[in-house]
Amino acid sequence: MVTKSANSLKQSAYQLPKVFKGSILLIALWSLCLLSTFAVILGYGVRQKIMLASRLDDRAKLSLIAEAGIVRAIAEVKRELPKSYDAINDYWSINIDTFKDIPLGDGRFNVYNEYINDISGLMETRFGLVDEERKININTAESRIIKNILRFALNIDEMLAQQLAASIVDWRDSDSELSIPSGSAEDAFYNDLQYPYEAKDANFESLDELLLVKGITPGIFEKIKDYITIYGTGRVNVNTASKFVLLSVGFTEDIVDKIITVRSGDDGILGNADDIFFDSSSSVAVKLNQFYALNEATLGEINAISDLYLNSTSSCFMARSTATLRNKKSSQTIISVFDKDGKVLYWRES
Ligand SMILES: [Ca+2]
Ligand SMILES: [Ca+2]
Repeated sequence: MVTKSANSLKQSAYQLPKVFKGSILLIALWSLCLLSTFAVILGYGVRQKIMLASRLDDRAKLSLIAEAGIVRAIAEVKRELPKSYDAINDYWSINIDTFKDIPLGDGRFNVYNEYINDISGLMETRFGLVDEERKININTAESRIIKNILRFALNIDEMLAQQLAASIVDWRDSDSELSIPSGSAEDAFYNDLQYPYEAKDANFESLDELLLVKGITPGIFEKIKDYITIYGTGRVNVNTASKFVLLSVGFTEDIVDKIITVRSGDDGILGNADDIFFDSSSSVAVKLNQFYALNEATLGEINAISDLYLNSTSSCFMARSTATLRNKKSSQTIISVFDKDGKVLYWRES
């Protein structure tokens, strides 16, 4: 009797109502579901963090490798011994061994620039630096010369080029008077914009500042940026200047072609050992005369332009260093401008 009542108690303890049993099962399933979701979310979060850490690590490596390219570029400029000319066949200008595909740690850097070969007329890549004196200095050049470079670089008519040049000059000059009656811009124009500002009335401190000037769209900026600068002495280096720049300072097309032909030496190729250089602004007429026996009037014109606008050396250089990592798609580029002593004047990472 005692045994029977104990069994029945045991039985009643295990035989819970069906509804109650179902609830426990549901709770268990929900818990499992919640835990699984939590695990998935946690796993995703951790994976994201690991990827971010890896990307940051890659970014840091790329930055250091690209920076090494700039350091190398500065060293290359500083190792040039003082001389009376800087030319396209200098080590800083064309130097595949130093600037092309240089391995470093997990990656490599390239220091290069793209330019139009003035002899072939084709766009080419050169592993080396660009000197700023091969361009027109928009802080010092007169409006006429800025108009010329815009006209050549943008292939636009005289009137539009003049308006853009006048706006550039008005942006930098200290007064608030329009330099030409229409098409130029001072405070009144910029104050009327949706987000108003004033004309700077001082020198450009960065080339990108041009995008604030009336008429200079990003598309125009992209086309002119390799022909203009805000660095350097303001004089154009006759040994490195492009055809458009030499035309802009006032030489005729015939004289510009002669300068470029003489520069390229016997083989007609710019940037190798047989290149001929001008070692002063006054030597331009003298050397051209040796090759072409020019008349007095032409020699006089060459001397007049050379005296005002030319030089045979460069004081500032631009390097673009791009870093890549082994087996990775990401890259990083640093653009820097520095002087002959290695003092950095501009730095941009992208
Ligand atoms: Ca002004
Ligand atoms: Ca040559």
